[in-house]
This record gives sequence, C-alpha cells and structure tokens, in this order.
Amino acid sequence: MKRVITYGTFDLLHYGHINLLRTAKQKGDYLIVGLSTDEFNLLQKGKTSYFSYEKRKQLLEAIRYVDLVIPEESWEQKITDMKKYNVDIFVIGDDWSGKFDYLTTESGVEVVYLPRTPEVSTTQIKADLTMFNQNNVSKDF
Ligand code: C2G
Repeated sequence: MKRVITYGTFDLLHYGHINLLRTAKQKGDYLIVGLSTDEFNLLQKGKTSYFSYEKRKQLLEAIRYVDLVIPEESWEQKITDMKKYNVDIFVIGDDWSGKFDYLTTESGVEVVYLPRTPEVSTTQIKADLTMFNQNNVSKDF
C-alpha cells in the first residue's frame, strides 16, 4: 500500500486542483490531503478562503481520489505527518519546486513536484468574477 500526501487550501475547488489530486493518487494507492485551516491560511499564508475549512473539507472528501483529509495547521507538521501517516510520496504543484526537498533527507519520502494546470487559479476566478460583477452593475444604471 503506497501512501501519498499533498497539502493545500483548495479554495473554490477547480479543475487545476482535481488534476493535481488525480495525478497524486495515480502515484500510489491511498491519498491524504493536508487541508490548510482558516487560521493557518490567515496567519501563515496571509490569505482568507471563500469557503471555510469545514466546507472545503466536505468538498475534498467528495472527490474519488481523496482517501483522508487532515488539517494543515503549521509549516512544520509535514515532518511528523510523514511518520504519523506512514507516507511514501509527497506530491505538490511545481510552484513549490525545491521547497520541500528536505522531506527526502529528513523523512526519506519521495518528493514529486507536478506541473500546475495553466490558466486556472482561485485568484484568477475571484478577479474574473469581480470584473464580471462590475461590468454588469454598471449596465444596470
Ligand atoms: N494547483 C495546480 N494547478 C493550478 C492551481 C493549483 O496544480 N492551476 C495545485 C497547487 O500547486 C497545489 C494544489 O493545487 O499543489 C493546491 O493549491 P492551493 O490551494 O493554491 O495550495 P497552496 O496555497 O499552494 O498551499 O504546505 C503547502 C501549502 O499548503 C500549499
């Protein structure tokens, strides 16, 4: 049983997230997702998600590729998570390329950086929706 783990906020779930989760699952038999809590997002990542942790967890748990969702509360927890969940492979998008190589030396897990899906991001979705609403509001007057 090859166990894979990844981490993220996964807000406004989109096909870029699904592509990553599908490919991550294909690398093993069991996929764990470390889902950033609302506090971790605010205090460590400087961002607030549209959906709360509970709602984002509910969405992730509905995805066929995801076997377990755990809270991501700190940058440091990855080392203990690798041991606690008996992880073989750590997977994340290549926007993080090189940032988690230490997991191989410290925990002996394989680290895989996957190419991001182009053109889609939660930030872009929010920007497009803001533009759309501004254009439509102005037409109403
Ligand atoms: N992703 C992707 N393609 C996109 C958008 C996102 O492959 N178009 C991937 C990211 O590379 C990441 C995952 O989907 O692996 C989740 O994306 P985010 O929620 O933006 O994750 P991030 O904020 O980068 O958090 O400790 C690690 C962090 O929690 C990662």
